[in-house]
Amino acid sequence: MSSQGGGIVFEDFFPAMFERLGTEGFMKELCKGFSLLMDEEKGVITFESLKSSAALLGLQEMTDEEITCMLKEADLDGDGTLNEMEFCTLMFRLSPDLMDSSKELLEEALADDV
Ligand SMILES: [Ca+2]
Repeated sequence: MSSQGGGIVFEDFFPAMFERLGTEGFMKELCKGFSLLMDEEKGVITFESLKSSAALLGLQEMTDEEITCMLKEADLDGDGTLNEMEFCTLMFRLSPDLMDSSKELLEEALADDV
């Protein structure tokens, strides 16, 4: 198993999902995914909330290491948890094709943050 760096299952999972749903549907799924995965008390995704909810998204095969790696990679402000924007940004970063076709949407989303 090559679990050091890379090797995250999302790379295969999300482009397929994106094709099926289209841009708008995909964005909706992302938001839905975020609320499924987040810790309800904290309003952000933590290691624990991700681990306990991953199966809901069909990601039950993720190992602790992959989860940790994903969190670290996605945690842009370094607080150890993922807010909605960090989560969406991660999803787009994991899918370069998707990034291309949805660049405008992403820029719009990021612009809200500034
Ligand atoms: Ca964060």
